[in-house]
Amino acid sequence: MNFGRDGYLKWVLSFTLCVLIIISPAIADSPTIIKAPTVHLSDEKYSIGSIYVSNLNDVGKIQLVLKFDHTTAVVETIKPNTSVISNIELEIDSYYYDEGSVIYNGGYSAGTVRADLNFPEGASFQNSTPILDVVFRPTNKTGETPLSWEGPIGDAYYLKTGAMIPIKFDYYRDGELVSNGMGAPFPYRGNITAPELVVEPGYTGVGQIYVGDLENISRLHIESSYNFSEIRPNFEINQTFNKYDYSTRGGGGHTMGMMSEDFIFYSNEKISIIEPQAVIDMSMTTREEGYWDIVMGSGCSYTIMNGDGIPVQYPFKTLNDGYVRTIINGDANGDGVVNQADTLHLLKIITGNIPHPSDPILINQSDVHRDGVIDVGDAMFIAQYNVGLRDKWFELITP
Ligand SMILES: [Ca+2]
Ligand SMILES: [Ca+2]
Repeated sequence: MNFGRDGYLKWVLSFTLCVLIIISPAIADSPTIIKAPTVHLSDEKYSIGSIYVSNLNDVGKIQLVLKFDHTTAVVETIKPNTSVISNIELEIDSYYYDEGSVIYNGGYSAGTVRADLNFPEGASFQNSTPILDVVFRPTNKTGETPLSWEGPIGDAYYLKTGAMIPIKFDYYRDGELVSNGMGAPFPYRGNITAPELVVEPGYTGVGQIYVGDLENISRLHIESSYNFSEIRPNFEINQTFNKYDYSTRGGGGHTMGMMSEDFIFYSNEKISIIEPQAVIDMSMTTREEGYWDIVMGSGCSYTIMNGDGIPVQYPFKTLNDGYVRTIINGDANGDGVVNQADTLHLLKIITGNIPHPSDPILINQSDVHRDGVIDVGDAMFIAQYNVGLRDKWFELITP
């Protein structure tokens, strides 16, 4: 090649400029990194996975949410790692800890560790500094599952000393949970049961939500959903709970869609409810005929404070949904509709071909002319209803 002197200098200058432009951000500021650990769970004992940060200067607070498969390993506790930075405080607010440090082994935010770390004197972290130790214990499930940052772009922030605005990390590195499945099964327990209410249209039914098989809990979250607004829940708070929060979501107005009610009970003392006990009274009045599920949602959970004073949340083992339904006048066979099959069903009962019902709901639904017994008059009323001579209250329709 044959550059002239000027051409050569121009080439060197432009090359140098290009290199400087490309690398200058790296020189000015190395990328901030938060890194999840790779944890090998090879026996029934606990294993510690440390979370590392790099290239973080003048930090006052780090908030992080680590996500894991809670059926592969449960997290027992979290501890600040003070091997490099001595002044780290784990922020726990046991009363309103949804904003602070909490471990979700299942439950509403299943398989997450939330930690708020404060650095009262400020801190700077260079290459891979451990800040938090997460103590895992294996379950009996074998597998390799990711240890990741919650959310599509990672859920961890830091605040500069004295600052109020959180800043995202430049990079979020995932880790891994590798387990031989040598531990105990996931500790499922707890049951919750919604009421099954049968009422006449226009009348009020009452029932209770029960919980049981719970030991040493400090918090109880009951999430109940239903598809109609006429369920008006009332509370009967157990005396041993100190406080409750209540919120409602969804609906789209009071006439359509699913509504969710969240009841959260807190206690300063450990509470055990082994035998089923009513924790919420429900009552509802219907204006029309219908059937409405009362669904116990995945938000139903209970919380146990671990030895380090950190709340650990678990899901209920058993969720029993309930319902509210009205008596369907004329539905003698109980299949949810009134038609000629009900007339035949009643005639078979009256002639002794099938047994008299013992279910009070079926008796009530069959006795449409309300004389207290199942008789041929009821079969006739239903037959007349089926051909449009009577309305749904079994009154004669006058033309
Ligand atoms: Ca029927
Ligand atoms: Ca009758």
